[in-house]
Amino acid sequence: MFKRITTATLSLAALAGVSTGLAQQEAQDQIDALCASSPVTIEFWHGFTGGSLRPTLENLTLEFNRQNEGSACVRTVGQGNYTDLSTAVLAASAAGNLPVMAMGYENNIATYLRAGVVEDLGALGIETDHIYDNFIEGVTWDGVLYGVPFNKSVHLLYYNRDLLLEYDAELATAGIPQNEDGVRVPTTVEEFNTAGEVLRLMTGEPTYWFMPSDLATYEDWFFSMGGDFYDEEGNLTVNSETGVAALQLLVDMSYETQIARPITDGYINESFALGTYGFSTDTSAGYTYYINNATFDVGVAPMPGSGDGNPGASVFQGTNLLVFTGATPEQQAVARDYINFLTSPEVNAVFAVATGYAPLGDAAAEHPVYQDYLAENPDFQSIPDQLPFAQFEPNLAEWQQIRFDILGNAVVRAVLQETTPQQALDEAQAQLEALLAGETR
Ligand code: FGO
Repeated sequence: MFKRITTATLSLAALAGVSTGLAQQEAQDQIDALCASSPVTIEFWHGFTGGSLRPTLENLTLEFNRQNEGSACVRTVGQGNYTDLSTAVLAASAAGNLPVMAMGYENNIATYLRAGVVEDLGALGIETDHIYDNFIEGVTWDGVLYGVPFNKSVHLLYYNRDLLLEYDAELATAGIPQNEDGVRVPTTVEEFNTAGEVLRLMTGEPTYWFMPSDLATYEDWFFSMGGDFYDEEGNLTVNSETGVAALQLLVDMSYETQIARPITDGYINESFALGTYGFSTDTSAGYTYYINNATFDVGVAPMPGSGDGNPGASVFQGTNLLVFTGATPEQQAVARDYINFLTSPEVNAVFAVATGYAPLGDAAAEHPVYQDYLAENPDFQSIPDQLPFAQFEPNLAEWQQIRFDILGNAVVRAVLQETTPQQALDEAQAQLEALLAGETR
Protein backbone atom coordinates (compact mmCIF):
# COMPACT_ATOMS: atom_id res chain seq x y z
CA MET A 1 0.00 0.00 0.00
CA PHE A 2 2.73 2.44 1.00
CA LYS A 3 4.88 3.15 -2.03
CA ARG A 4 8.44 4.15 -1.33
CA ILE A 5 8.64 7.72 -2.54
CA THR A 6 11.66 9.19 -4.17
CA THR A 7 13.22 12.48 -3.20
CA ALA A 8 12.15 13.80 -6.59
CA THR A 9 8.52 12.96 -5.87
CA LEU A 10 8.78 14.52 -2.45
CA SER A 11 10.42 17.70 -3.54
CA LEU A 12 7.95 18.15 -6.37
CA ALA A 13 4.82 17.26 -4.48
CA ALA A 14 5.08 17.48 -0.73
CA LEU A 15 7.92 19.96 -0.45
CA ALA A 16 6.29 22.24 -3.01
CA GLY A 17 3.09 21.97 -1.06
CA VAL A 18 4.87 22.74 2.17
CA SER A 19 6.94 25.67 1.06
CA THR A 20 4.41 27.32 -1.18
CA GLY A 21 1.95 26.60 1.60
CA LEU A 22 -1.09 24.88 0.19
CA ALA A 23 -3.45 26.91 2.31
CA GLN A 24 -4.43 25.16 5.53
CA GLN A 25 -8.11 24.99 4.74
CA GLU A 26 -7.43 23.89 1.17
CA ALA A 27 -5.21 20.98 2.28
CA GLN A 28 -7.74 19.89 4.91
CA ASP A 29 -10.57 20.11 2.36
CA GLN A 30 -8.63 17.93 -0.06
CA ILE A 31 -7.90 15.41 2.69
CA ASP A 32 -11.58 15.30 3.65
CA ALA A 33 -12.61 14.84 0.00
CA LEU A 34 -10.17 11.98 -0.54
CA CYS A 35 -11.20 10.31 2.72
CA ALA A 36 -14.90 10.60 1.89
CA SER A 37 -14.45 8.20 -1.03
CA SER A 38 -11.82 5.92 0.50
CA PRO A 39 -12.69 2.31 1.41
CA VAL A 40 -10.59 2.54 4.61
CA THR A 41 -10.22 5.80 6.52
CA ILE A 42 -8.59 6.44 9.87
CA GLU A 43 -8.58 9.57 12.01
CA PHE A 44 -5.39 11.07 13.37
CA TRP A 45 -5.96 13.53 16.22
CA HIS A 46 -3.20 16.12 16.48
CA GLY A 47 -2.28 19.12 18.63
CA PHE A 48 -0.98 21.55 16.01
CA THR A 49 -2.86 24.81 15.97
CA GLY A 50 -1.20 26.73 13.15
CA GLY A 51 2.06 28.37 12.14
CA SER A 52 3.94 26.23 9.64
CA LEU A 53 3.29 23.10 11.71
CA ARG A 54 -0.31 22.37 10.91
CA PRO A 55 -0.12 23.03 7.15
CA THR A 56 3.07 20.96 6.93
CA LEU A 57 1.39 18.01 8.62
CA GLU A 58 -1.66 18.40 6.41
CA ASN A 59 0.37 18.69 3.20
CA LEU A 60 2.38 15.58 4.01
CA THR A 61 -0.80 13.70 4.93
CA LEU A 62 -2.35 14.82 1.66
CA GLU A 63 0.70 13.42 -0.13
CA PHE A 64 0.25 10.08 1.65
CA ASN A 65 -3.45 10.05 0.82
CA ARG A 66 -2.81 10.78 -2.85
CA GLN A 67 -0.33 7.94 -3.04
CA ASN A 68 -2.91 5.63 -1.51
CA GLU A 69 -5.96 6.99 -3.33
CA GLY A 70 -8.59 4.33 -3.79
CA SER A 71 -7.27 2.13 -0.98
CA ALA A 72 -6.61 4.11 2.22
CA CYS A 73 -6.88 7.57 3.73
CA VAL A 74 -5.82 9.37 6.91
CA ARG A 75 -8.00 12.24 8.11
CA THR A 76 -6.14 14.78 10.26
CA VAL A 77 -8.28 16.25 13.03
CA GLY A 78 -6.98 19.23 15.03
CA GLN A 79 -8.01 18.97 18.69
CA GLY A 80 -6.59 22.31 19.92
CA ASN A 81 -3.29 22.39 21.78
CA TYR A 82 -1.56 19.40 23.37
CA THR A 83 -3.51 19.64 26.63
CA ASP A 84 -6.84 20.00 24.81
CA LEU A 85 -5.83 16.96 22.77
CA SER A 86 -5.10 14.81 25.81
CA THR A 87 -8.40 15.91 27.38
CA ALA A 88 -10.23 14.93 24.18
CA VAL A 89 -8.47 11.55 24.10
CA LEU A 90 -9.38 10.80 27.72
CA ALA A 91 -13.01 11.75 27.08
CA ALA A 92 -13.11 9.58 23.95
CA SER A 93 -11.48 6.74 25.87
CA ALA A 94 -14.16 6.94 28.56
CA ALA A 95 -16.90 7.12 25.92
CA GLY A 96 -15.43 4.25 23.91
CA ASN A 97 -14.99 6.22 20.69
CA LEU A 98 -11.24 6.68 20.33
CA PRO A 99 -9.74 7.53 16.95
CA VAL A 100 -7.21 5.12 15.43
CA MET A 101 -4.26 7.48 15.96
CA ALA A 102 -3.18 10.48 18.04
CA MET A 103 -0.13 12.44 19.06
CA GLY A 104 0.95 12.22 22.67
CA TYR A 105 3.66 13.14 25.10
CA GLU A 106 5.42 10.26 26.80
CA ASN A 107 3.44 10.94 29.99
CA ASN A 108 0.18 11.03 28.02
CA ILE A 109 0.95 7.56 26.67
CA ALA A 110 1.63 6.38 30.23
CA THR A 111 -1.81 7.71 31.22
CA TYR A 112 -3.55 6.01 28.27
CA LEU A 113 -1.69 2.78 29.07
CA ARG A 114 -3.43 2.74 32.44
CA ALA A 115 -6.72 2.59 30.56
CA GLY A 116 -5.27 -0.22 28.45
CA VAL A 117 -6.03 1.52 25.17
CA VAL A 118 -2.60 1.78 23.52
CA GLU A 119 -1.54 -0.66 20.82
CA ASP A 120 1.85 -2.43 20.98
CA LEU A 121 3.58 -0.83 18.01
CA GLY A 122 6.43 -3.33 17.85
CA ALA A 123 3.86 -5.95 16.90
CA LEU A 124 2.44 -3.67 14.22
CA GLY A 125 5.57 -3.55 12.06
CA ILE A 126 6.82 -0.02 12.54
CA GLU A 127 10.31 0.76 11.25
CA THR A 128 12.35 2.37 14.02
CA ASP A 129 15.96 1.41 13.27
CA HIS A 130 16.71 4.86 11.87
CA ILE A 131 15.41 6.65 14.98
CA TYR A 132 17.76 7.73 17.81
CA ASP A 133 17.78 5.32 20.77
CA ASN A 134 16.94 7.97 23.37
CA PHE A 135 13.77 8.93 21.48
CA ILE A 136 12.76 5.26 21.36
CA GLU A 137 13.55 4.70 25.05
CA GLY A 138 11.16 7.53 25.98
CA VAL A 139 8.24 5.59 24.47
CA THR A 140 9.17 2.09 25.60
CA TRP A 141 7.62 0.57 28.71
CA ASP A 142 8.77 -2.89 29.90
CA GLY A 143 10.45 -3.45 26.56
CA VAL A 144 7.29 -2.70 24.56
CA LEU A 145 7.09 0.20 22.10
CA TYR A 146 3.91 2.22 22.59
CA GLY A 147 4.73 5.33 20.59
CA VAL A 148 6.81 6.43 17.64
CA PRO A 149 8.77 9.66 18.04
CA PHE A 150 7.49 12.17 15.48
CA ASN A 151 7.69 15.86 16.28
CA LYS A 152 10.52 16.09 18.78
CA SER A 153 11.84 19.57 19.55
CA VAL A 154 14.81 20.89 21.51
CA HIS A 155 15.07 24.19 23.29
CA LEU A 156 17.58 26.57 21.74
CA LEU A 157 18.92 30.03 22.46
CA TYR A 158 17.06 32.49 20.24
CA TYR A 159 18.58 35.95 19.79
CA ASN A 160 18.05 39.29 18.11
CA ARG A 161 20.91 39.48 15.62
CA ASP A 162 20.28 43.17 14.84
CA LEU A 163 20.53 44.12 18.51
CA LEU A 164 23.76 42.18 19.05
CA LEU A 165 25.29 43.82 15.98
CA GLU A 166 24.14 47.28 17.11
CA TYR A 167 26.02 46.88 20.41
CA ASP A 168 28.90 44.92 18.94
CA ALA A 169 31.59 47.24 20.32
CA GLU A 170 30.21 47.11 23.87
CA LEU A 171 29.80 43.32 23.75
CA ALA A 172 33.39 43.04 22.44
CA THR A 173 34.68 45.15 25.33
CA ALA A 174 32.80 42.87 27.74
CA GLY A 175 34.59 39.85 26.21
CA ILE A 176 31.72 38.19 24.32
CA PRO A 177 33.37 36.32 21.43
CA GLN A 178 32.20 36.47 17.82
CA ASN A 179 30.61 33.39 16.29
CA GLU A 180 31.46 32.21 12.76
CA ASP A 181 28.94 34.68 11.43
CA GLY A 182 30.61 37.63 13.16
CA VAL A 183 27.87 38.01 15.80
CA ARG A 184 28.68 38.11 19.52
CA VAL A 185 26.36 35.39 20.81
CA PRO A 186 27.05 34.16 24.37
CA THR A 187 28.21 30.54 24.52
CA THR A 188 28.44 30.16 28.31
CA VAL A 189 26.09 31.03 31.16
CA GLU A 190 28.65 33.57 32.38
CA GLU A 191 28.80 35.26 28.97
CA PHE A 192 25.00 35.14 28.81
CA ASN A 193 24.72 37.09 32.07
CA THR A 194 27.42 39.55 30.98
CA ALA A 195 25.77 40.14 27.60
CA GLY A 196 22.44 40.68 29.36
CA GLU A 197 23.99 43.31 31.63
CA VAL A 198 25.66 45.09 28.70
CA LEU A 199 22.35 45.20 26.83
CA ARG A 200 20.45 46.41 29.90
CA LEU A 201 22.93 49.26 30.33
CA MET A 202 22.66 50.21 26.67
CA THR A 203 18.90 49.83 26.19
CA GLY A 204 17.68 50.44 29.72
CA GLU A 205 15.62 47.25 29.46
CA PRO A 206 15.81 43.60 30.45
CA THR A 207 16.40 41.86 27.11
CA TYR A 208 16.31 38.17 28.12
CA TRP A 209 12.64 37.28 27.84
CA PHE A 210 11.18 34.16 29.40
CA MET A 211 7.76 32.70 30.15
CA PRO A 212 7.61 31.66 33.81
CA SER A 213 4.60 29.49 32.96
CA ASP A 214 6.63 27.55 30.39
CA LEU A 215 8.33 25.01 32.64
CA ALA A 216 10.79 24.21 29.87
CA THR A 217 12.56 27.55 30.36
CA TYR A 218 13.24 26.71 33.99
CA GLU A 219 14.32 23.21 32.94
CA ASP A 220 16.88 24.62 30.48
CA TRP A 221 18.78 26.18 33.38
CA PHE A 222 18.03 23.28 35.75
CA PHE A 223 19.40 20.66 33.33
CA SER A 224 22.31 22.89 32.28
CA MET A 225 23.31 23.17 35.95
CA GLY A 226 23.38 19.35 36.15
CA GLY A 227 19.89 18.94 37.64
CA ASP A 228 18.08 15.62 37.67
CA PHE A 229 14.42 15.08 38.59
CA TYR A 230 15.26 11.76 40.24
CA ASP A 231 17.33 11.45 43.41
CA GLU A 232 19.82 8.63 44.02
CA GLU A 233 17.05 6.30 45.22
CA GLY A 234 15.04 6.99 42.08
CA ASN A 235 12.46 9.21 43.79
CA LEU A 236 10.96 12.09 41.85
CA THR A 237 12.46 15.20 43.44
CA VAL A 238 11.82 18.79 42.47
CA ASN A 239 13.29 20.55 45.53
CA SER A 240 16.91 19.48 45.06
CA GLU A 241 19.71 21.97 45.68
CA THR A 242 20.13 22.38 41.92
CA GLY A 243 16.39 22.90 41.53
CA VAL A 244 16.44 25.72 44.06
CA ALA A 245 19.60 27.23 42.51
CA ALA A 246 18.09 27.18 38.99
CA LEU A 247 14.94 28.90 40.21
CA GLN A 248 17.01 31.40 42.18
CA LEU A 249 18.93 32.15 38.97
CA LEU A 250 15.70 33.12 37.19
CA VAL A 251 14.61 35.24 40.18
CA ASP A 252 18.02 36.96 40.36
CA MET A 253 18.06 37.64 36.63
CA SER A 254 14.57 39.17 36.96
CA TYR A 255 15.12 41.36 40.02
CA GLU A 256 18.79 41.65 40.97
CA THR A 257 20.67 41.99 37.71
CA GLN A 258 17.43 42.85 35.92
CA ILE A 259 18.47 41.24 32.69
CA ALA A 260 15.35 39.05 32.47
CA ARG A 261 11.79 40.01 31.67
CA PRO A 262 9.03 37.57 32.63
CA ILE A 263 6.37 37.34 29.91
CA THR A 264 3.18 36.37 31.68
CA ASP A 265 0.74 36.26 28.78
CA GLY A 266 1.03 34.40 25.47
CA TYR A 267 4.06 33.04 23.66
CA ILE A 268 7.25 35.11 23.49
CA ASN A 269 6.93 35.15 19.71
CA GLU A 270 3.57 36.89 20.15
CA SER A 271 5.01 39.56 22.44
CA PHE A 272 7.76 41.33 20.48
CA ALA A 273 5.86 44.64 20.49
CA LEU A 274 6.32 44.87 24.28
CA GLY A 275 9.88 46.23 24.14
CA THR A 276 13.45 45.35 23.24
CA TYR A 277 13.85 41.63 22.77
CA GLY A 278 17.39 40.26 23.01
CA PHE A 279 17.28 36.58 23.96
CA SER A 280 15.03 33.70 24.93
CA THR A 281 15.40 29.95 25.28
CA ASP A 282 12.55 28.38 23.41
CA THR A 283 11.47 25.33 21.44
CA SER A 284 12.97 24.76 18.01
CA ALA A 285 9.35 24.26 16.87
CA GLY A 286 8.86 27.97 17.50
CA TYR A 287 11.41 28.87 14.81
CA THR A 288 8.97 29.69 12.04
CA TYR A 289 6.71 31.54 14.50
CA TYR A 290 9.67 33.71 15.54
CA ILE A 291 10.73 34.36 11.94
CA ASN A 292 7.20 35.27 10.88
CA ASN A 293 6.47 37.55 13.85
CA ALA A 294 9.80 39.35 14.36
CA THR A 295 10.64 42.69 12.80
CA PHE A 296 14.32 41.96 13.49
CA ASP A 297 16.74 39.33 12.25
CA VAL A 298 16.23 36.19 14.39
CA GLY A 299 19.20 33.95 15.15
CA VAL A 300 19.38 30.63 16.97
CA ALA A 301 22.28 28.95 18.75
CA PRO A 302 22.71 26.08 21.20
CA MET A 303 22.03 26.76 24.91
CA PRO A 304 24.88 28.53 26.72
CA GLY A 305 27.11 25.96 28.43
CA SER A 306 29.31 25.74 31.50
CA GLY A 307 32.49 26.70 29.66
CA ASP A 308 33.70 23.18 28.87
CA GLY A 309 33.18 23.75 25.15
CA ASN A 310 29.82 21.97 25.06
CA PRO A 311 26.39 23.58 24.84
CA GLY A 312 24.24 23.64 27.94
CA ALA A 313 21.55 21.04 28.38
CA SER A 314 18.06 21.81 27.24
CA VAL A 315 14.78 20.02 27.17
CA PHE A 316 13.17 17.73 24.60
CA GLN A 317 9.52 18.38 23.96
CA GLY A 318 7.11 17.55 21.17
CA THR A 319 5.13 14.36 20.81
CA ASN A 320 4.95 10.82 19.50
CA LEU A 321 2.50 8.95 17.29
CA LEU A 322 0.37 6.30 18.92
CA VAL A 323 -2.27 3.85 17.83
CA PHE A 324 -5.26 3.00 19.98
CA THR A 325 -6.64 -0.46 20.49
CA GLY A 326 -9.95 -1.27 18.86
CA ALA A 327 -8.93 -0.60 15.26
CA THR A 328 -9.65 -3.23 12.59
CA PRO A 329 -6.66 -5.00 10.99
CA GLU A 330 -7.22 -2.88 7.84
CA GLN A 331 -7.16 0.32 9.87
CA GLN A 332 -4.05 -0.84 11.74
CA ALA A 333 -2.32 -1.46 8.41
CA VAL A 334 -3.09 2.11 7.31
CA ALA A 335 -1.78 3.45 10.63
CA ARG A 336 1.40 1.42 10.22
CA ASP A 337 1.97 2.65 6.66
CA TYR A 338 1.23 6.26 7.61
CA ILE A 339 3.61 6.15 10.59
CA ASN A 340 6.32 4.56 8.46
CA PHE A 341 5.71 7.26 5.85
CA LEU A 342 5.75 10.24 8.25
CA THR A 343 8.84 9.07 10.13
CA SER A 344 10.82 7.80 7.13
CA PRO A 345 14.09 9.72 6.80
CA GLU A 346 13.13 11.63 3.68
CA VAL A 347 9.67 12.71 4.83
CA ASN A 348 11.06 13.44 8.28
CA ALA A 349 13.75 15.63 6.70
CA VAL A 350 11.08 17.62 4.85
CA PHE A 351 9.03 17.92 8.03
CA ALA A 352 12.07 18.98 10.10
CA VAL A 353 13.11 21.63 7.59
CA ALA A 354 9.61 23.08 7.37
CA THR A 355 8.91 23.14 11.10
CA GLY A 356 12.15 23.31 13.15
CA TYR A 357 11.48 19.91 14.75
CA ALA A 358 14.55 17.70 15.15
CA PRO A 359 15.58 15.08 12.63
CA LEU A 360 14.67 11.75 14.25
CA GLY A 361 17.98 10.08 13.40
CA ASP A 362 21.18 10.37 11.42
CA ALA A 363 19.49 9.14 8.23
CA ALA A 364 17.16 12.18 8.26
CA ALA A 365 19.88 14.58 9.43
CA GLU A 366 22.18 13.42 6.64
CA HIS A 367 19.46 13.38 4.00
CA PRO A 368 20.10 15.87 1.15
CA VAL A 369 16.84 17.69 1.96
CA TYR A 370 18.13 18.47 5.47
CA GLN A 371 21.74 19.03 4.41
CA ASP A 372 20.76 21.42 1.60
CA TYR A 373 18.66 23.40 4.04
CA LEU A 374 21.56 23.58 6.53
CA ALA A 375 23.77 24.93 3.77
CA GLU A 376 21.22 27.67 3.07
CA ASN A 377 20.47 28.36 6.73
CA PRO A 378 23.52 27.50 8.88
CA ASP A 379 21.64 28.65 12.03
CA PHE A 380 19.67 25.39 11.80
CA GLN A 381 22.88 23.48 12.60
CA SER A 382 22.22 24.40 16.23
CA ILE A 383 19.35 21.86 16.25
CA PRO A 384 21.52 18.77 15.56
CA ASP A 385 24.28 20.33 17.71
CA GLN A 386 21.91 20.64 20.68
CA LEU A 387 20.41 17.14 20.36
CA PRO A 388 23.09 15.16 22.25
CA PHE A 389 22.80 17.54 25.21
CA ALA A 390 19.03 17.64 25.59
CA GLN A 391 17.12 15.81 28.33
CA PHE A 392 13.67 14.28 28.68
CA GLU A 393 11.10 15.15 31.27
CA PRO A 394 9.90 12.16 33.35
CA ASN A 395 7.51 9.90 31.41
CA LEU A 396 5.21 9.26 34.39
CA ALA A 397 1.44 9.31 33.96
CA GLU A 398 1.20 12.05 36.63
CA TRP A 399 3.80 14.26 34.95
CA GLN A 400 1.41 16.48 32.98
CA GLN A 401 -0.32 17.50 36.18
CA ILE A 402 2.99 17.94 37.99
CA ARG A 403 4.57 20.00 35.20
CA PHE A 404 1.66 22.43 34.93
CA ASP A 405 -0.22 22.53 38.24
CA ILE A 406 2.47 21.69 40.77
CA LEU A 407 6.03 22.44 39.63
CA GLY A 408 4.97 24.91 36.93
CA ASN A 409 2.86 26.80 39.43
CA ALA A 410 5.74 26.83 41.94
CA VAL A 411 8.09 28.36 39.37
CA VAL A 412 5.57 31.08 38.53
CA ARG A 413 5.00 31.93 42.19
CA ALA A 414 8.73 32.21 42.88
CA VAL A 415 9.37 34.32 39.79
CA LEU A 416 6.54 36.65 40.76
CA GLN A 417 8.13 36.79 44.24
CA GLU A 418 5.05 35.45 45.97
CA THR A 419 7.31 32.98 47.74
CA THR A 420 11.00 32.01 47.83
CA PRO A 421 12.40 29.39 45.45
CA GLN A 422 13.10 27.02 48.36
CA GLN A 423 9.58 27.36 49.79
CA ALA A 424 7.92 27.09 46.39
CA LEU A 425 9.80 23.89 45.54
CA ASP A 426 9.31 22.39 49.01
CA GLU A 427 5.57 22.91 48.63
CA ALA A 428 5.67 21.41 45.14
CA GLN A 429 7.55 18.40 46.49
CA ALA A 430 4.91 17.83 49.19
CA GLN A 431 2.12 18.17 46.62
CA LEU A 432 3.67 15.74 44.16
CA GLU A 433 4.34 13.19 46.90
CA ALA A 434 0.68 13.37 47.92
CA LEU A 435 -0.33 12.96 44.28
CA LEU A 436 1.95 9.99 43.71
CA ALA A 437 0.76 8.39 46.96
CA GLY A 438 -2.80 8.69 45.67
CA GLU A 439 -3.83 11.08 48.44
CA THR A 440 -4.80 13.82 46.01
CA ARG A 441 -6.01 13.91 42.41
C1 FGO B 1 5.12 22.78 24.30
C2 FGO B 1 4.05 21.72 26.03
C3 FGO B 1 3.30 19.73 27.24
C4 FGO B 1 3.90 18.71 27.98
C5 FGO B 1 5.45 20.05 27.30
C6 FGO B 1 3.07 17.70 28.53
C7 FGO B 1 1.21 18.84 27.56
C8 FGO B 1 4.64 22.96 26.63
C9 FGO B 1 5.33 23.67 25.50
C10 FGO B 1 3.53 23.88 27.14
O1 FGO B 1 6.05 20.88 20.09
P1 FGO B 1 6.67 21.89 20.95
O2 FGO B 1 8.14 21.96 21.05
O3 FGO B 1 6.17 23.35 20.53
C11 FGO B 1 4.79 23.67 20.37
C12 FGO B 1 4.47 23.68 18.90
C13 FGO B 1 3.07 23.17 18.62
O4 FGO B 1 2.10 23.98 19.21
O5 FGO B 1 4.61 25.02 18.46
C14 FGO B 1 5.06 25.83 19.54
N1 FGO B 1 4.48 27.18 19.37
C15 FGO B 1 3.14 27.33 19.15
C16 FGO B 1 2.61 28.59 18.97
C17 FGO B 1 3.45 29.72 19.05
O6 FGO B 1 3.04 30.89 18.92
N2 FGO B 1 4.78 29.52 19.30
C18 FGO B 1 5.32 28.28 19.48
O7 FGO B 1 6.52 28.15 19.71
C19 FGO B 1 4.55 25.12 20.77
O8 FGO B 1 5.23 25.49 21.93
O9 FGO B 1 6.05 21.72 22.39
C20 FGO B 1 6.35 22.60 23.44
C21 FGO B 1 4.64 25.02 25.36
C22 FGO B 1 3.26 24.88 26.01
O10 FGO B 1 2.37 24.29 25.10
O11 FGO B 1 2.83 26.11 26.53
O12 FGO B 1 4.75 21.53 24.82
N3 FGO B 1 4.28 20.55 26.85
N4 FGO B 1 5.24 18.91 27.99
N5 FGO B 1 1.96 19.82 27.03
N6 FGO B 1 -0.10 18.90 27.40
N7 FGO B 1 1.73 17.82 28.30
O13 FGO B 1 3.53 16.79 29.18
